[in-house]
Amino acid sequence: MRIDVVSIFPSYFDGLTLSLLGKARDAGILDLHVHDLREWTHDRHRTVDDTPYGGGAGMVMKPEPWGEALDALAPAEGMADPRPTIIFPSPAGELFTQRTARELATREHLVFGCGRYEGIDERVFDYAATRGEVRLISLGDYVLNGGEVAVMAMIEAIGRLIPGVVGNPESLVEESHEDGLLEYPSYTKPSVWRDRPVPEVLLSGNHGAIAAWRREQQLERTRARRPDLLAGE
Ligand code: 6GU
Repeated sequence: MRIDVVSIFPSYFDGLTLSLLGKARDAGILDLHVHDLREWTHDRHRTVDDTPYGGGAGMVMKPEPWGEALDALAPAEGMADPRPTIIFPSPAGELFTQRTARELATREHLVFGCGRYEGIDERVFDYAATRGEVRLISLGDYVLNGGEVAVMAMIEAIGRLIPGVVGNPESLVEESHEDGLLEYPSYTKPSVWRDRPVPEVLLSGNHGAIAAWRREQQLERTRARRPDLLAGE
């Protein structure tokens, strides 16, 4: 998979060289490129923002640098195959879930455009739609200062689902959200720690009883912490 990220703070993404995703890059499974939006400015101050038409607080990202970035990274039809999926992180977008991560992990080329300030000139989204499938995606119902941290989270969630990135694919199956429930609790040695014993069933060697207990724990936790998941929302 190829991933291009456009940001005015490219160094945010230095962290993606670490750990699993860094190894995936080194192994050639993940071809990740981070670009400074200011590469596509031409004035002395490398300006990326301007005041909003119609007035209001804050600044808006100018369309021209974004247009050039899209021309470079998502060329017009016939010039590049396949068409990329172009993702703009936005608190006004659709919710990012494990389902979204699974879907995006099947794509060959993702382009992430990180906005700052009050947002990007709306015409950029319309133009981007001529170059690929555009998705506005939110991490949740709270506001971050810019899309960078959200995109880091998305790339980590997507990247670990690409075959070969996580060494043991079985570890992907028994996780929170993979089956619509929260994960069951885990324990390791010692069997008693600071007066706290490990639940007896886990020491029983009875695999059927262990599986049943874990399922019950999943349901109980999901009921307590995330009843919305059980309501099928
Ligand atoms: Cl994707 N961007 C920003 N700026 N804030 C957010 C978000 C994204 N998701 C939740 N809050």
